[in-house]
Amino acid sequence: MKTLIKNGTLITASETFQADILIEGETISGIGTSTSLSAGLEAESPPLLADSAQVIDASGKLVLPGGVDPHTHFDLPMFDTVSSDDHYTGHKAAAFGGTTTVIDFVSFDFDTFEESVDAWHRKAGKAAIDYSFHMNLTKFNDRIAREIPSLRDMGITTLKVFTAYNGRLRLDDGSIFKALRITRDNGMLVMVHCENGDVIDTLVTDALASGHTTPEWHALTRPAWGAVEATLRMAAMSSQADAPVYIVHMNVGGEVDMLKYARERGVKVMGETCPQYLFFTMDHLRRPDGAKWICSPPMRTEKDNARIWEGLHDGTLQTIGTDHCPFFFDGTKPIMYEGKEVKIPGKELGKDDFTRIPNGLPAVGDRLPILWTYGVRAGKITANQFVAYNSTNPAKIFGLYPRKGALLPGSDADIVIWDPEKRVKYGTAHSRHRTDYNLFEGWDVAGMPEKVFLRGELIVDGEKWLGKPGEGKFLKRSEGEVL
Ligand code: DUC
Ligand code: ZN
Ligand code: ZN
Repeated sequence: MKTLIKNGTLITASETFQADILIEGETISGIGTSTSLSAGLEAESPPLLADSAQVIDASGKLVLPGGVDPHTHFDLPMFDTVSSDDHYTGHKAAAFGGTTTVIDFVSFDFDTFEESVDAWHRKAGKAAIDYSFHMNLTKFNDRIAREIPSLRDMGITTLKVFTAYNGRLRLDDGSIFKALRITRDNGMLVMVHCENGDVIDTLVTDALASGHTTPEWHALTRPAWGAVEATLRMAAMSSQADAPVYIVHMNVGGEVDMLKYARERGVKVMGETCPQYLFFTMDHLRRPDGAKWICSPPMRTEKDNARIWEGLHDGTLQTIGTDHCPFFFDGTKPIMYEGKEVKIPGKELGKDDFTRIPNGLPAVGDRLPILWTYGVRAGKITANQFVAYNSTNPAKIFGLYPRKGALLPGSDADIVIWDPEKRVKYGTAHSRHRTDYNLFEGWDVAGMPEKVFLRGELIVDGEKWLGKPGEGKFLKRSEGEVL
């Protein structure tokens, strides 16, 4: 099966140019450049030979590599519930938003990595887009240390550690340092959740003892300085172990300052932010429906939003993930999903105690439409940066490039035909997350995916869903790049 996408404007992480793309089977077989719209591409290439191909006219449209979301939590048990998108519904929402690859975090629930990873494979059997896994390293001893390299055989080259969640997920600094030396020697990468677990626990105990139960206390007990200090500490650790580190969900302006400081000194530290840290502040937690915005780390201030945008604009940060981990706002009321009623306990679990509110937000489908409108169209990042942060850089850092994140001959034909002029009042109807709210409800969006291909297969055609559970492939990853 051949498909020729004609007359579109291709946007990659570094270039913008007019070209035709030929898809044969699951991969891109040729790019026929007609007019260079940016520096770097010179000669016109010969027209693509595409007899018997179905032809799609992309005149006036943009053609992008499918989004790669390096940070999702599907079907994640939390408190007395579970994140409400599973590895099918979340993938479908991702695809409608132009994302064709996701990397989810495996909980270290069993004694061995193998059993924990197997459990995640069983959950993800219904995948509708391509996916891979990171491993949460939430316990550590000599046996676990010895087993870390075995993760590479499972196609997992990344480990997430936490400097918070004492007694549950946190590793002490000594264990993180040891893990870093092992990952360094094995071509792997440590990702870090940066907050100060000791300070958080003390503040939470005090807040509850003083009778503070409302959502804003979630942010008040997780201070920004804890994230800043932990980011610098982990950058220092990266330098001392001579191992790369990737800081997830950067949310404070000061963290970006620390990242810049370390990178300017040659430290191999990279940073990810998420849409929620660009658009919202802790004031949102003070609204009557404030629980909708509860996630960890929390949202901060407008100054922080602005500093993170600046870090994207000047290239201090490397990626934008979502940390997608949705819950219902009111899990006592069902919603309709694919013709069936679905009801999953959600944020109401914490109505009398902010520590019982499940942490996390819906975002996987929102990332590209929202960042196109409020990032690219607003002049905060370029279209090429948009592709770099949302697709190419995550693919490079996480060992998927150039199979993913690229419009190159030989790459998987994960392609988004993007209508830059499609205007919608955005919300749950567009995002398709399996939950009862969207943080961007009512926002004016200009620019949406029109068609989405996964390995050459059309899975989203306008409003139509053509994907199927089980069609997503697990991606075994190799060593990534340090950007
Ligand atoms: N943060 C959240 O808010 N939810 C899931 C995991 C995480 O790191
Ligand atoms: Zn985290
Ligand atoms: Zn997360």
